[in-house]
Amino acid sequence: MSVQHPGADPSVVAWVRRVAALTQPDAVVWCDGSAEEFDRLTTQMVEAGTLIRLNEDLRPGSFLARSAPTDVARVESRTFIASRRREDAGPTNNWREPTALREELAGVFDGSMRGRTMYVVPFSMGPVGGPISQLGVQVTDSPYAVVSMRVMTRTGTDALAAIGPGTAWVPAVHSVGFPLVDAVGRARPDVAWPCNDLKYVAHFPESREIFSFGSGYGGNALLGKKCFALRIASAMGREEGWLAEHMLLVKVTDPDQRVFHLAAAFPSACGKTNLAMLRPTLPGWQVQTIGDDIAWMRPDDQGRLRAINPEAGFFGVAPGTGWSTNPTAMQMLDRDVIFTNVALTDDGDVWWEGMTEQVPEHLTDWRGRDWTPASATPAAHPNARFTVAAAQCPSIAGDLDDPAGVVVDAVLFGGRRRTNVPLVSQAPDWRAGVFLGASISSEQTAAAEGTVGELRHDPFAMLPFSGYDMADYFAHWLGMADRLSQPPAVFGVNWFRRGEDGRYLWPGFGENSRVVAWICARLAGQVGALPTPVGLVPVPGDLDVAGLDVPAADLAELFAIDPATWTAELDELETYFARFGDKLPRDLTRRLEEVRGELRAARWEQRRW
Ligand code: GTP
Ligand code: SPV
Ligand code: MN
Repeated sequence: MSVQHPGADPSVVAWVRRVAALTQPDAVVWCDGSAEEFDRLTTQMVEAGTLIRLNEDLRPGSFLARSAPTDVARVESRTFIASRRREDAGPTNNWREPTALREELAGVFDGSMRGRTMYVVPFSMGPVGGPISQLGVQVTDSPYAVVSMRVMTRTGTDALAAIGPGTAWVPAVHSVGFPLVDAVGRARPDVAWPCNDLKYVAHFPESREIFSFGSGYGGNALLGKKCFALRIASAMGREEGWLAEHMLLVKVTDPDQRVFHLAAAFPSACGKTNLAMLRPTLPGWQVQTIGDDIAWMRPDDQGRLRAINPEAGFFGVAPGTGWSTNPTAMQMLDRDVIFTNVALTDDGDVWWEGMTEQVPEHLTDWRGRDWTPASATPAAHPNARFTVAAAQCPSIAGDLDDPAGVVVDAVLFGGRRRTNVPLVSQAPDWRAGVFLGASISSEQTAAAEGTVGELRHDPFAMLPFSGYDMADYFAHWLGMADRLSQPPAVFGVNWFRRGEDGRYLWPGFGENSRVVAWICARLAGQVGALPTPVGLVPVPGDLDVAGLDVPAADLAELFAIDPATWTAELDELETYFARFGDKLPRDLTRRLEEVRGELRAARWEQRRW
């Protein structure tokens, strides 16, 4: 089989040849990222039953994919970091010895593409050739992964041409692990969503390589995203003095036309896409979208932190996305979308929980079964997603294509917390900000396997995504202070606090603009703040709640800091931090003691609203 490609760097050709020899596909196709290629592959997938073409009048250029019911989210238990030394992966990652893992992978990939086509997808994370951008090549036997990568990254000819002699690029091997011909030449029929019960999402941070086997879904299969842009890139950033973060990126313009850039880290399915596309309810404010999931940030020569969104599309959570919560996303989804695991309407359109107030009388659910409002299970899988080009977002900022990125004025950390954590607080300094990021915990969502609702630590929203020891990661963040003469301010937010009756105390979504406005007022030096043990909070009156239907008692509850439950929270955090042993930076333990001391002193005042 020929794997030659005119214009491809010999390093790429040699690697493609090696992977093909191992995985034994029938054919090798070099992808150019063109619209014709997209049409050819989607047509082929419609014929194979992998995609359903949606009604052209209702949802032009769009498709529905239904995954296997066993392949619906990231598999954290099968995600591996193979660093030479175990301690470099840290206590929160699944470590594997690199040589042993390589052998194991050679076994599972042996013949894994038999009977299939192997696609070669060159891609750039960030604008091709940009100073913060990086190159990669994914090979995959999944046409779904190919078309998704085309939406999510900058794939094709330009990216391939950027790889010359000596250019660094990240090789990423992906197979769904469902060969159509076995070792003795027996054929087996294909299925709509091929995958394998055995899964590997493997990273070699030192040699900067990725191998993914057995899954065709999201972050397991679109290797530019979590595997490269977070796990491998975070390890690169540590070596090279920059940051790869699970953060949205927005440009905020206030009524006086002052511009602020905010980056925000929330765990998976905790509101990044929604905040990235926020439509302010406060008059005169504008929020423009740069990124909704990943930010790469580097100190510039003036000591400021500059960020790009390395992606080119959005892989967003469908359930909960509706006209009342995220109208911008709804507009963005009106055409040219690949939906996965949402429900199908009888007229060939899509639906999911939360899309419209009115629930359709009849649907075909994400598993292809009849569904009515009386059905016991949701019509869309809770981790159902849309894949769409960023350019389609009505609120997209031109900065997305600026290779130099934007200066980050503030970093926000948040999680899904029904108790304790205030609506908004500001860290008094960088060290307290790093502590705030490190102390994030959040109720588990459907974005990964696990028990939904269970509280788990998710420092910096990076627990599943750091390519190295989380304690070294904390130290790297603390060390950024020395590289930044103008570091961003750091805030904590929590849209998810609930009353005793279980209802959300804060309306969220567009109303989050009120919190964004307070943050910007702080950045502009327009308002003061009240010190509490856990950070600076708004002076009542400075948070604009005009016209908001939230009782004063709820506002008070949103900011209530109960010394007893907070002390318990800190005790628990101390136990968590102890997992990192001697590597945990002293600055974090010192800050923890400070907060504990201030809670004990109880010198601060709980405000009246
Ligand atoms: P990933 O793509 O997994 O990283 O998720 P994400 O962080 O981008 O989360 P997303 O914005 O998609 O939101 C996930 C879920 O949280 C959706 O069901 C949203 O409707 C819901 N959500 C987002 N923002 C808010 C909010 O302000 N309040 C409430 N109550 N729910 C919210
Ligand atoms: C997340 O889980 O944070 C996602 C979806 O953004 S995935 O790409 O599957 O990781
Ligand atoms: Mn995410």
